[in-house]
Amino acid sequence: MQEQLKQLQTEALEKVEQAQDLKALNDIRVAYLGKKGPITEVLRGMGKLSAEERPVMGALANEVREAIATAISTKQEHLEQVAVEEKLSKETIDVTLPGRPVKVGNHHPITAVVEEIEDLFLGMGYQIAEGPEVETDYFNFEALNLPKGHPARDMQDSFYITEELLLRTHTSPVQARTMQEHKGQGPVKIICPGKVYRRDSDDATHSHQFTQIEGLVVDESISMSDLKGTLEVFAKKMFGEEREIRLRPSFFPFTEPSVEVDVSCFSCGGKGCNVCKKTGWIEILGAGMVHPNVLEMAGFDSKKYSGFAFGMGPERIAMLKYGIDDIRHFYTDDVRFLKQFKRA
Ligand code: FA5
Repeated sequence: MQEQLKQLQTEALEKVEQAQDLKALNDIRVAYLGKKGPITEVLRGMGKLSAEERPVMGALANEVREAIATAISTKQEHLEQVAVEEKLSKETIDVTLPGRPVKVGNHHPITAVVEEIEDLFLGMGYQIAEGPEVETDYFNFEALNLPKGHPARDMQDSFYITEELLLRTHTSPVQARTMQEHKGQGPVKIICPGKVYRRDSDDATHSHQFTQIEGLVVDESISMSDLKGTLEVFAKKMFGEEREIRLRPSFFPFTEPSVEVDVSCFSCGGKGCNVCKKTGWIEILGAGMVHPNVLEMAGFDSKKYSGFAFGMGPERIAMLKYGIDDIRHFYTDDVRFLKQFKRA
């Protein structure tokens, strides 16, 4: 029996030595150490041995089992290591290959123009103010000198939600709200960017939802020349240093006097072309001196304080600046259009 066990050990160790892969090794483990293997078989025959022989044979059988198990696990480690090395050598990474380009998006042209205008006015000491898009009739109209039934309300066709609530038709209610927050104390120097809504039929230059930027300055002795100087700086920064502006009389119920502001045509330099419809000038915004009624309703003493306000549409400014012929391009999300406005 002793001989038989030694023979089994030699045979098993030889097979382990020759095993080429993990499967072959596992087959050897099952064959020699499994329940139906020869060592178990030998141990089963121990009952026939004498009481002195039994512990000696038991110890030897354990030694043989241990030797085979150790050889198998050493070989297994070796085969696993070889497998990893082989895999690594096949899967080499070429670190010199150029990387795949990462696609970087860009700002929507309206966002870019709004941010450009914001930066410009922040640089002149203005603060940014915001207000709700669902506005009360009071702030959208009444506080701006447009009482119920005033014919000038028709200038801005509105989406009413209830009798007292509507989608704001312009950013001017933010003026009224901000002035009220100041409780009659100047100075106020703000710009208010935001979305506005009107029941206008969509066409190349009109949208039912668009963006506006409002400007408001209220302080002691603010005059029309402050307004003109401010808008001149704006026009030059936005459209080029050689630009000039001109003011034409106009009407807004919340400003008196009111003006439309034109900038000299940046396409023909003022000679007259298709962009400026042969006039040499392009209209960019509405403005004026804050009406005393509006100051008073917001709690400001109109004898002590005066102010100017202006309101512009960034869509129209972007159309002029980039030669875009249809406002609807801004809202149709066509990447071929949007891709043209790369980050600076
Ligand atoms: C106003 O909305 C005044 N609140 C502006 C103002 C503020 C005047 C402060 C005086 C003092 P107006 O309706 O003209 O004004 O609109 C201002 C700008 O919004 C226009 O110059 C134009 O650029 C833009 N705009 C008006 N309607 C549309 C529309 N349907 N689609 C796109 N842009 C529009």
